[in-house]
Amino acid sequence: MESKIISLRDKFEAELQKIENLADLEGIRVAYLGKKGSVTDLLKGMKELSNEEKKTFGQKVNELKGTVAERIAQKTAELKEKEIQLEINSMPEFDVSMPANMDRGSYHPITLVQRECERIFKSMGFTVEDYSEVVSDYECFESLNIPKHHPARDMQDTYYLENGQLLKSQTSAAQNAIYKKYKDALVNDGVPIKAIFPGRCFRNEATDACHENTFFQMEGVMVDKNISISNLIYFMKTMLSEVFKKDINVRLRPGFFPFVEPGFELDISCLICGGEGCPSCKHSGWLELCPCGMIHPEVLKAGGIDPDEYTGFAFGLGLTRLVMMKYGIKDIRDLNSGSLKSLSQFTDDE
Ligand code: FA5
Repeated sequence: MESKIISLRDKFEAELQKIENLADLEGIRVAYLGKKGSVTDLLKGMKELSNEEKKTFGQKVNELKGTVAERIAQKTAELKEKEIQLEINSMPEFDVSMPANMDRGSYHPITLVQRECERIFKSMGFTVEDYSEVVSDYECFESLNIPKHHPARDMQDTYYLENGQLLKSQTSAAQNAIYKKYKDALVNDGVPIKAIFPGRCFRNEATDACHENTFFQMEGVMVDKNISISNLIYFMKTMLSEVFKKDINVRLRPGFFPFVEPGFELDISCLICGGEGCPSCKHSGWLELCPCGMIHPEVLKAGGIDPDEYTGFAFGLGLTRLVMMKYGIKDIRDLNSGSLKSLSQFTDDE
């Protein structure tokens, strides 16, 4: 009987050596350890044995059963490991440090130019201020020397909320708050107010190639003792030559805004038509870009600053028009169109 056990163990070992996959291994497990398997069969022949022999033989069959189960477990682990290695080796090689292969978004051209202007003004000591798009009548008009029923309001019809607030028609709406924010440092510590505040503006007006109902401006103010028009011209010139990276033809002409005195219109020669006249510049060859002037004494007073001691300049750059000129965009409405095909041309390295 013992020889039967030995020959069955050798047969199992020989068969096990040839197994190369988990499915075949399961087959061999059933063939030896299953209900009708060879090891189970051995026990059936025990009927003819004496009690003493049954005990020894039973023990040996159980040992064989344990050995077979253990060898199958070892082989299972071995084959699983082999399968994992095979899968790894069949994977295409890839470099985890490579950039992902996907389409990247790009910044809107207005964002790019706004950041460029912010960089330029920051380098000249200006702070960049953020301001709400929903403002009060006082912020947008009254604090700027534009009382109710003043004709200057006609030029800036905008969208009103039921609570009397409005969508700001000009970034000048932040002036009063900026003066109040920095006046103590100006008066007590002699720190000049130098701030720019870019923002979205809204006007209820018909659109054309150079007018939108939603557009961006960038306001700038500087207040200190002895600030004059020369300071204003210096900062405007520096900003334009940095943005365009070349000399630009500009002209300064008188302009009226109730919150500056004197006031100017700073126009640039149209870069779309080279000054010959086109729809983008209303066929004049010039584009109104940056009205500016010396801050009106009443406006300084409303901001808590004594106009007998301090003077300042303010400008309201038409950021969206600057973008048109910088990139040669003929129709301002393309910038709000949401057309990714047009807008994604203006990428940068950020
Ligand atoms: C103002 O809004 C004044 N707050 C500017 C100012 C600030 C003057 C400080 C003096 C001192 P104006 O309405 O002209 O001014 O607009 C300023 C600039 O915004 C224009 O030159 C133009 O470039 C741009 N702009 C005005 N309206 C529109 C519009 N509908 N679409 C696109 N750009 C516009």
